[in-house]
Amino acid sequence: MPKSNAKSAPCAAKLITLPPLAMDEKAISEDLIRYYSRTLGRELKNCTPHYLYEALAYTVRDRLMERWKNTRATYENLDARRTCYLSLEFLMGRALGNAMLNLGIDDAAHRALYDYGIDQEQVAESEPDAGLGNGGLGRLAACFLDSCATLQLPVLGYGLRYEYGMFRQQLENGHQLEEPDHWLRDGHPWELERPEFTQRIHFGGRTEHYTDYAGVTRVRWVDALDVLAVPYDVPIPGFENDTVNSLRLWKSTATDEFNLSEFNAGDYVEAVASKNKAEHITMVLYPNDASENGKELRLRQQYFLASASLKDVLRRWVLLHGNDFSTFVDKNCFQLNDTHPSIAVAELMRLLVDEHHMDWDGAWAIVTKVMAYTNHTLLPEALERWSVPMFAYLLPRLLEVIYEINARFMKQIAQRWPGDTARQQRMSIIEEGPCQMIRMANLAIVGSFSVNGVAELHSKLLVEGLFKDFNEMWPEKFNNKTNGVTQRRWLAMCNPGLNKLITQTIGSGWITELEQLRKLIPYAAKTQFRKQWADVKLANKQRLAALVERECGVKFDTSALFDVQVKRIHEYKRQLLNILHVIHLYDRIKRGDTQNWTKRCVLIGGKAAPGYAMAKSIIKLVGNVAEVVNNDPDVGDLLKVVFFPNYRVSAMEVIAPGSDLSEQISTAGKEASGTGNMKFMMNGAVTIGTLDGANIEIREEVGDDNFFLFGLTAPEVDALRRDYRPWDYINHDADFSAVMSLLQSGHFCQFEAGIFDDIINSITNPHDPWLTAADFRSFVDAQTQAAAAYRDQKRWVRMSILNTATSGKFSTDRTMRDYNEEIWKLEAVKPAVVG
Ligand code: 26Q
Repeated sequence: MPKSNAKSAPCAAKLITLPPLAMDEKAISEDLIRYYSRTLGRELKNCTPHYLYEALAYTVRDRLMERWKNTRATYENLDARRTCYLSLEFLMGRALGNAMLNLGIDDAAHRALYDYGIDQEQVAESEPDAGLGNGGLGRLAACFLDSCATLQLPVLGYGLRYEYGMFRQQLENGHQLEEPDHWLRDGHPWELERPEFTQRIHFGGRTEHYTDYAGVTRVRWVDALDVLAVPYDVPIPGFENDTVNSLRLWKSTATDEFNLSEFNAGDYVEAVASKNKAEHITMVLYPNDASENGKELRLRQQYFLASASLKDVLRRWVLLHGNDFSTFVDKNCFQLNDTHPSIAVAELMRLLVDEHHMDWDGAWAIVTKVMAYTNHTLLPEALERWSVPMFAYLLPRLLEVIYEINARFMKQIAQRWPGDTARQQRMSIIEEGPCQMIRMANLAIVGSFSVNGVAELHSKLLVEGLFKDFNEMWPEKFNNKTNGVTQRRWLAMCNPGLNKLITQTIGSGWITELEQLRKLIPYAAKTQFRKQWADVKLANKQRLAALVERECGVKFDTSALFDVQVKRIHEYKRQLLNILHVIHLYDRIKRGDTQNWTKRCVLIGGKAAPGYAMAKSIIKLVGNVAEVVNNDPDVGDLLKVVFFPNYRVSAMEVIAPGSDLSEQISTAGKEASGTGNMKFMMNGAVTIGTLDGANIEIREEVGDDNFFLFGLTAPEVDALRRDYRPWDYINHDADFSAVMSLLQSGHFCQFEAGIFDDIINSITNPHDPWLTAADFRSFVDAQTQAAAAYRDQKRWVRMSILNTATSGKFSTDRTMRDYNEEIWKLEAVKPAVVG
């Protein structure tokens, strides 16, 4: 490799072993000050939270470093079987608080800062979120890594080091504006550049057939433009167990070679500028959470990740085993986070056949024993497809490999179902039509030994619907792995009040065995405990109310029901249904129908994909309704509404603990799982939801009495679509008619006539795929029940406790055990003792 070798060339040195760093308050306090004043060169008398954050980050990082090296060395020495988790997204959020919690130094650090008169929260808030993901799928990958490190499983994350993460959402007159998120600008203390492991990735060019010295016909990829992939490692600490796993993120850079034709023609500047394209690959995260089809740069990103990661694995393999791949499947597994990295199926074939000279069948036997694919969507329009012409030009050799995989696969189908050409067409990796397309889900299924959905309903619907043909062919491949979230971040860290109360009551075992929360069940009947629980919730609501006031300028009354929906803005998630209910409450207040009223503060937040016009209109509608409601003197404290800007991981860490009611109201059969639902449940919010995704399993765990159910079921949704008449629901329901009249009268867009016409049309359209009108009545009724339950505080607090107490299933520790027992089959590894 060029240049970078200079950094990795070994030099002779005496073997030095360092004593382990102390973890007590004194040691942390001393290191903090040393970094602050000597390394960063700052003055103590006028200290800024940013540099304090940096100093504390280095202090904590030092304590991760020995454990990190030990973990790596232990895995190497044992030649442990590993899983590589390939994902275009890792939505990590902040690292500092999590690292301190998992190292067990959070109290010591807190005291150290306190003694200097420094506010820890302010310091923590200086850390920018690592927003390298859109939403659920990206955050799931981050929770998985935390749980794998805690379970001491040798799992390595592979992703991209985007220069710009998820955009910052600003609101201008209620409209979403996207601002670039240059999260690396002030440096990133948690990463370690590893230039010695740089890889070369090919794009473009053409293929050439040749005969090797042994007379075997082989293929090589020539005239390609190469891009370098430089790895940056991020430490992933387990909980108080000395394991520190790695997340390896690739950054693209240009090679030092120039386009010779341009260069020789004297066009030096052009030649240098053309290197730009290479640097662009990892510049920005695509901000769509449903596939934006066809973008060349996106395909470049996908191939860049897959190729760099596989080459990295093979580099290590060859170092240890030479060209002997006979035990490769015993030592390696690759989990594909959706189809985004599924080009890895073809790339591993190419590497084994073209570069390691294996025969096709031998290579295919390996690929189909190491690849496993997770699906995250039921929406057919979100399945990834790439145009063959673009593929041919960008990845010519990969296209040939895919054609070969498909030809052999089609033969298998023809043998099994002779003459069934319709089935062949449905299952083919290549979709015929005016422009041939590559179906990435089909490639992933054909190339994997395991295919899983992310909640029971989702996995069932997959094998009955989208993947029916494949399930008939290979039923043994299909399985379910219900999602989870890590309780370290989503309860222990983000909710210190509840952490303390739970630990006082049942001990701290729940931090690594969440099912232990069941020990709280009997306490739901105890008055004293309910009082303590309510006090913690109140303090968390005060913290949330302060954040809302800062961000939105609206005062939330903490005695009101905090009713919250935060997630990406999507029609299927039905933020619109939520706001229709808000308009209904407003209408009731205006009509004077406020007997037995429950005060309510409604918070809605989330980002819309920049090109998703309807999602952006929904944001605007929430803002406009909020403006009218919050400024109407008739309404007062009875109802408040806000659109919370720039929803992100660190915002959820304040929102979930302070919420009473969790809105999980997608059209049944559309939300694969949901994971926000689990974070709310863990923090003692009660769910109002449809029978969709993991809501079904949440309700099973907490019991029907502690969940507000409404809406059509998935089969009812399918049946109703055939003859859906939204006007019937509106006309036969006075409440609904009143809501629609308010909307249509322009009440919420007095000076912006007609801006909500699209939204009104979507509700009243018989082809509305999300059947919003059909669920209005049952949603409003369920909300009325929730409001009544909240007025009975004894009942409500009981429900809240039982939600937390029965959330044990939704730990990613359980999810990772399930993946490991049924797919990965890794052995837990305890690293050698630090010291
Ligand atoms: C694809 C191609 C081009 C550009 C973008 C994309 C793209 C990016 C992200 C497509 C989809 C996503 C993200 C999907 C996602 O977050 N799905 C959610 O995954 C969660 C974890 O399993 C589930 O809980 C949610 O139900 C599901 O919606």
